[in-house]
Amino acid sequence: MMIDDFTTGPHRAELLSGEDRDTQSGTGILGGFRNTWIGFISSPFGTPVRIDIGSTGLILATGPGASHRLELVYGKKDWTEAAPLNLNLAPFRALRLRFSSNDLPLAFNIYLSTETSSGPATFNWATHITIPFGHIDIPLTDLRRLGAEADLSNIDYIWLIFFPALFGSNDYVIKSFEAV
Ligand SMILES: [Ca+2]
Repeated sequence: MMIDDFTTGPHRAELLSGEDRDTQSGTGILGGFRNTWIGFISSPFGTPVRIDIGSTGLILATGPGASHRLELVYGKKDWTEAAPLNLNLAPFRALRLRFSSNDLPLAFNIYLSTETSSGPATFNWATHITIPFGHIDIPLTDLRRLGAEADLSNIDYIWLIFFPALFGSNDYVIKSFEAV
């Protein structure tokens, strides 16, 4: 099941500092809204950090030594207003991130939020992405081991965070995000 193939909801930004917070809508996005944030930028040689979504994937490019943090949220709109996915991940084995290209180790965190009888519960998983292309799977069995609150049958929102695992200069292209 495709969550986002990054071919709809176009967005481009170019930053030397500061942040870019945006929300895109598109037919290829589960729930209809993709929230993007880029910040924590440091660019020692004045080269811009660029994001380009909507043509061949999500392209993130930085210059020499430049650091960044990229966040994506599904299940909200305008970053704050809830637009719950009501997503049942129970039939699936994993969440899959497919990369067309990745040139350096990239730190990655994923948070899933669900409703429980005692209120919202969030559970997360973290790894380093070290493949030059291809896919990484986020095994849902690992998330279930986090505890009873990790109910995968009614996910409200999904939050992805990417940042340099080493020293910046990361360039990568995310082709798709899906449940398999
Ligand atoms: Ca690079």
